[in-house]
Amino acid sequence: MKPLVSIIMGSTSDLPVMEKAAQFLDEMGIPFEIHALSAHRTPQRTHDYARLAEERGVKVFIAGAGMAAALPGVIAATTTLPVIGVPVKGSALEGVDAVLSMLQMPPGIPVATVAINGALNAAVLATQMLALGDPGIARRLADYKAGLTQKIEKADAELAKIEYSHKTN
Ligand code: RP5
Repeated sequence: MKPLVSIIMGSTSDLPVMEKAAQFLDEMGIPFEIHALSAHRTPQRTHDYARLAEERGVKVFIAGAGMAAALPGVIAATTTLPVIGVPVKGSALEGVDAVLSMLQMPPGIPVATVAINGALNAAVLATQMLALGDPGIARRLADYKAGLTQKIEKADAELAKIEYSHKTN
């Protein structure tokens, strides 16, 4: 089975955040690979990995890192595949350092940056990209989104049952 998504992280200390992306891709039946690579601590390996991933069938990268988070930017500089960045909260700056590192990319080298610790949304966005060319993935994604709608409708129905003396409906 060829991987469609590559999930990478700067350290396995990022795994508690990044595993939410892996779990969502599992749920959607999307094959992925997952590795720890560091832009600063394994620069050559990171560069080589990004160049070879496309040959293995990868279509989208999800790259998570904390602190001076260069990993998604380095991947984006090395490949023309889309890169989604997940800023990981962990330093004294609470992840703001990682957000700014990912957002402030130079013209021509974008990183689609999600919220701090937003690995789930990174996987949803990657799935939306893949759904453009795969009706099976598009169907599973539509089911997932319908589930979100039902969840809120059910929550609203439960809320309606709560009595307050000044509630008007
Ligand atoms: C970053 O430094 C990693 O992505 C991680 O968020 C942070 C700390 O790494 P470790 O010291 O836990 O390996 O490069």
